[in-house]
Amino acid sequence: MSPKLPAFELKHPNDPEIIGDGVSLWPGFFNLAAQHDLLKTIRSATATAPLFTPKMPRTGKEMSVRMTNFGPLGWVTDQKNGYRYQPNHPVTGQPWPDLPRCLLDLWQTLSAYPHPPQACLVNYYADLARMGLHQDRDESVFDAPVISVSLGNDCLFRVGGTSRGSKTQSFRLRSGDVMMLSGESRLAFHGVDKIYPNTSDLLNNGGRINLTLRRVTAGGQDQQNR
Ligand code: MD3
Ligand code: FE
Repeated sequence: MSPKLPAFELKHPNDPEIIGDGVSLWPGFFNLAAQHDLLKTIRSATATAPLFTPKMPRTGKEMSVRMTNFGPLGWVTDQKNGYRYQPNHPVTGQPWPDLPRCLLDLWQTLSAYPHPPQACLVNYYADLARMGLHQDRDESVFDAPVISVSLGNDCLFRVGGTSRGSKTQSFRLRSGDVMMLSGESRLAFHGVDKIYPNTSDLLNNGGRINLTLRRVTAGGQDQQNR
């Protein structure tokens, strides 16, 4: 076995691009080798926690994004019970796979939050998938940031303010980019307007993967959700 290399190279930890109030972007945070390592980890976890198709509350309409989760809690949605976090996969009933160590390290490096993330939502976008403008507010605490990692094809990401009508700005997220939403921006409306096909070779069948690391409950309450 070769010695384990660090999963990412932190080039400018203190020098992200500041997109807006509380929105920080580290372009190319994960180099290509680290992206492949992360992908391998994701693939092995999805072997036991397969992607599922989330359905909207009430209407039951299928989302175009497919999902799975890692960590003690995962975000799910279906027609009957709506948006929520739960400790088990909605199809297999099994606990979610462990949060990969390199993502725990990422959180510790960037978040300045005294407790580890509880959920890593894995979104898979086929090239035609998108995600409408929404807020992430199914968590019971909002004092922790959300950290996102993009893999695969580029997307056009949009972020606005805390009301639906506020002005939005759009920018590309590329494979290996890390974004962090903290403070005010934690409750900002955001969405993915489109995927740009053939902009990355990372994924064999195209599309894009986004990982989001989240804190769901207040610190020190990790045990109650196991
Ligand atoms: C801005 N995912 O899973 S990640 C989601 O690219 C989600 O898959 C998008 O929105 C994706 O809920 C965006 C970046 C992100 C995550 C949480 C945010 C941006 C955010 C919370 C507040 C503001
Ligand atoms: Fe979101």
